[in-house]
Amino acid sequence: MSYIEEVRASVNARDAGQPEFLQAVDEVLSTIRPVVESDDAYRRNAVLERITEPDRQIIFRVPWMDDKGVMRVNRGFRVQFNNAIGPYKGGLRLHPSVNLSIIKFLGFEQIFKNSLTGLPIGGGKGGSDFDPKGKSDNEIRSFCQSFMTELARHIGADTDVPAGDIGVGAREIGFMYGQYKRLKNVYEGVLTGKGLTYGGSLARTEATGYGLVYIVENMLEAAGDSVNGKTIAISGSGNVAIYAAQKATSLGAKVVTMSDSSGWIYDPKGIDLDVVRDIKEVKRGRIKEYADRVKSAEYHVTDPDKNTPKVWSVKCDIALPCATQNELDENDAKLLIKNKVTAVGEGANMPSTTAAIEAFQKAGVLFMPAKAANAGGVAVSALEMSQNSQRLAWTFNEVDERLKGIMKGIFDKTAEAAAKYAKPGDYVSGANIAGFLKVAAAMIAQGV
Ligand code: NDP
Ligand code: 2IT
Repeated sequence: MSYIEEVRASVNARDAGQPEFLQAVDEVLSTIRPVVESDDAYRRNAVLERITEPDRQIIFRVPWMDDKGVMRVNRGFRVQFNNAIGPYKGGLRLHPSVNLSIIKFLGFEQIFKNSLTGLPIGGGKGGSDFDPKGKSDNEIRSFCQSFMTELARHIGADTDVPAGDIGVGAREIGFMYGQYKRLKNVYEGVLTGKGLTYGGSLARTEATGYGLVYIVENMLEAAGDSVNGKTIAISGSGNVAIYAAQKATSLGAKVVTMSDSSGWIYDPKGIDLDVVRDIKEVKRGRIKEYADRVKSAEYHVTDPDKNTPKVWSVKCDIALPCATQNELDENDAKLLIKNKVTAVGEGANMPSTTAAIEAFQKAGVLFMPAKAANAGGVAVSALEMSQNSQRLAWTFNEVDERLKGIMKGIFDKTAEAAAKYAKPGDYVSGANIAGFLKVAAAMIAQGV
């Protein structure tokens, strides 16, 4: 059995019951083969056994009190996966579906994504099965303070620096930062995505969505094309989706769909983002309200049990999945291909199933995987850490220009690794290989 097959079998046996984690590991192991098999040092240094096993996994009880005075209990997680190239870095997700498999897949992908940025950040992820939907500000604060009461002992500006992800934005980061400061009595950049009045970076809010569109533009440019004039289908209507839509629109594209877990909107005239931002960022409402307010739009309910059509059934040139893992399956990919999609960029983490990616690649669709495509968010988080260490704040333009440069750097590294080790345009292999090479070299240099 080859080294890769041995490690794959052992992870599959040990972590059976963690399907998302195994899916993420399988994808990386199957694409880094040309590198791993070219040098026995990887086996001698047990690089694959070590990179698939987190440094530590912290699971804790989060008790909090709701508005009726009832004590509630959730489960909290922080997986510190790999710190070979920098402090653990990665977001916190608050969603009822959160479990160890999901946090481990996200933490594992974060290792390679963070490496691709070229910045000194290791991989980690955390969160809780707490459901923020329908909770009052008071309940959110109560939960966040309790969550941080335990998390604080495990993190620090040079140890592990969490940030936002699904269900965690500026409000939650603010409550958590306040609690960390009370517990530790230090004012340090221990979280990113902070508010602008207390150490946050300009352009962090926009960074993931903007970065996604920048790298899709790089990918189209390399194929002699551009975003300008294209029709785009986007899923999700959260942080990543909104700012991807904003940047794509400013570059001359027309975004015609957005969604949430209840349903999706189709606006053939192009989505009015002021309306979406008012619904989502101000009122914390549902995307359905868009169709109540904008006459040109249709609303379609999503029924997960009935396999109802998704945003991917709409004719588009570019698809940007920006909601959650495995939201775009093989049937969706086939529908997009039938409708002549030319490019896909993954704003969410692991949004396309393995079969969907295979279908896109077989059909010659340009495909930029999440580890490269959504790295702009964590990259600007690392710039926020730099500004905090310097005790300085850069302008929006300065951060945005650096973000553009970082995304171009990621595109170039990904394209070069694809051409050298796999085949030109295979950005899935390219991103995994380029991310892996740096982390593996650092692990070997530092010894077991
Ligand atoms: P938000 O919480 O701001 O928005 C999430 C969006 O996705 C909402 O519209 C939400 O709908 C929808 N969604 C979430 N879960 C599901 C689900 N199970 N089924 C259908 N729709 C769902 O999160 P972000 O925009 O920050 O994150 C979106 C994706 O991007 C995630 O995969 C995240 O890991 C990834 N990402 C985020 C980064 C960041 O900087 N924020 C950086 C890199 C990647 P609803 O409100 O109904 O739940
Ligand atoms: O998936 C991701 O890269 C994020 N949620 C952002 C992590 C970060 O530390 O900014």
